Formats: sequence, structure tokens, C-alpha cells
Amino acid sequence: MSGEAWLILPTYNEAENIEAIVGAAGDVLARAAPEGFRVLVVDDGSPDGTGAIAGRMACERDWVRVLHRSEKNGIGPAYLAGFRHALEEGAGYLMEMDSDFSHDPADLARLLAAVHDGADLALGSRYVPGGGVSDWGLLRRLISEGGSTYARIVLGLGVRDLTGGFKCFRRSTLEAIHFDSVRSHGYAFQVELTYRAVRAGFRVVEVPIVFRDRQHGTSKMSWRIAAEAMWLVPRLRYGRQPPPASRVTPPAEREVSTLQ
Ligand SMILES: Nc1nc2c(ncn2[C@@H]2O[C@H](COP(=O)(O)OP(=O)(O)OP(=O)(O)O)[C@@H](O)[C@H]2O)c(=O)[nH]1
Ligand SMILES: [Mg+2]
Repeated sequence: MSGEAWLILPTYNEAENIEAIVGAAGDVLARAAPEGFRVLVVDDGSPDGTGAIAGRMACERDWVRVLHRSEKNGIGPAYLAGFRHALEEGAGYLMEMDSDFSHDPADLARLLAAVHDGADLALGSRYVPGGGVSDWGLLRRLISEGGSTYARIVLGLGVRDLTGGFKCFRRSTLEAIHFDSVRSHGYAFQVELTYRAVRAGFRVVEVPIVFRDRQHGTSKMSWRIAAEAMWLVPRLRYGRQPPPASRVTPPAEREVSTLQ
């Protein structure tokens, strides 16, 4: 084991969830991360005041940080900014999770344990035995599972859940895959990160999780995000390949953001 575990929480209009999700994640990581942990909220100027609530929490707890970004720009760019900051601060493990309780914070411990046990990237997976989705109707299940199957076949990967956003990266994995050059925004962002890690020969492990629908707040999912993922898959397979895995690419541009 080496280094702090950093959980990055992207938020856009999560005022009803932010306090509870940060608290729950902190409780889990305090036990699961023996070398210390941080929770980094990356808020895209949420009009509902999520950023202000997170800012107050950062003043009260030294393990909470907030990156305030000026405008809504998609989950992908928010994660890239969070990864950059956490790496600069020396993170040893970098975790992704939704801030709407669709991912159970208790599962952070199992994702981190998988990487402590030797995985280079642990994926929370709905489509391996023991995993699943609650609350979803048949149509939503078919679309999601069909999307993962489509991506898996076109990309020629063994990974069952390619679109999920509940992950734990070992620092060296993220550094090697040139994450800074990933340009996609929604689900496509998740597919691309995992694809790059598998192609680079890293050990990717799927940890079963049960995904729940959000109880509070509204979805940011759109047809545009789904279409982006459909397009990306053949482009990843047959388009120009990223440079071979080696070291961190310098950021092409820095977005406007302030740290708290
Ligand atoms: N910073 C930032 N966070 C975002 C953005 N879009 C979505 N998020 C966050 O990313 C996470 C996942 O987004 P959701 O709205 O739950 O989208 P989803 O999970 O695809 O859709 P649901 O099925 O409704 O849950 C949540 O924590 C959102 O607040 C964005 O543009 N910027
Ligand atoms: Mg969600």
C-alpha cells in the first residue's frame, strides 16, 4: 500500500445529497484507508448551492476539499480536473463515485481492498454474479446491459460493465493511460478510461455492486450523452489510438476553477 485514497465526487445540483454522501463516504474511508483519505467535490457552479454546502463542509473537516468550476461541462472534464488535483497532491489511490447514492458508499471499502490486493483498476460492476440494479424497469435494464454488451463486443474486451462510474485506480494506472487526453463527457468517458487501462495491460478487476436509482435530485442523463457513447465505441476500436501508456501528458488547457 502506498499513499492516500482520494475520492472524487462530481456534483451538479446535488444539494439534497451532498452533505449525506460526503459524510457516508468519510465514515467508510476512515476505516478502509489506513494511509489516510480525502474527499474532493468537483462542483460545476450548481445553481442550487451544492458548491456552497460543500465549501462549508471543507471549512469544518480537513479531509474535505472542493474544486469550484465556473460552468457545467460534463462529468468527464470534472473528473479530469479532480484527478489532476489529487495526483498533484500525492494521491496513491483515486476513486470515482456518483454523488446521488446510486452507488453505495459502503462498497468503497471493497473497491479499495481489490486494489490493495493487487488490481491496477477495480470496477464496481452491475453485470457480474452478485451485482445488479434495483428499481429499474425492463426497458432501462435492456438499454444499459445492451450498451455494455455492444461496447464489449466491438472493443473485444472481457469486462462486463463498461459504462459504470464507480471505480478505484491505482495512481500508476491513471498516470500511464494519458487520462488528460480523454475528451468524452458522459458514459463514453467511463468506457474510454477502462478501455485504455485494459489495452495497456493493466489488471482490471470487477467487483459486484448493486446500483440503486437516485432518491433525491434529478438526472443529468441525456440522449446526447448516450449518443456520444454509441459513437465513441467504434472510434476507440478503429480510430487513431492514444500514445502508448507511459507517463502523464501535460494538461492541454486548464479550466477556470478555484480550490477550497
Ligand atoms: N461536476 C459535474 N458533475 C456532474 C455533471 N453531470 C452530472 N454530474 C454528476 O455526476 C454524477 C452522475 O450523474 P447523474 O445525474 O446521476 O447521471 P446518471 O447517473 O447518468 O443518471 P441517473 O440515472 O439519473 O442517476 C452525479 O453525481 C451528478 O451530480 C457535470 O456536468 N458536472
Ligand atoms: Mg445517477
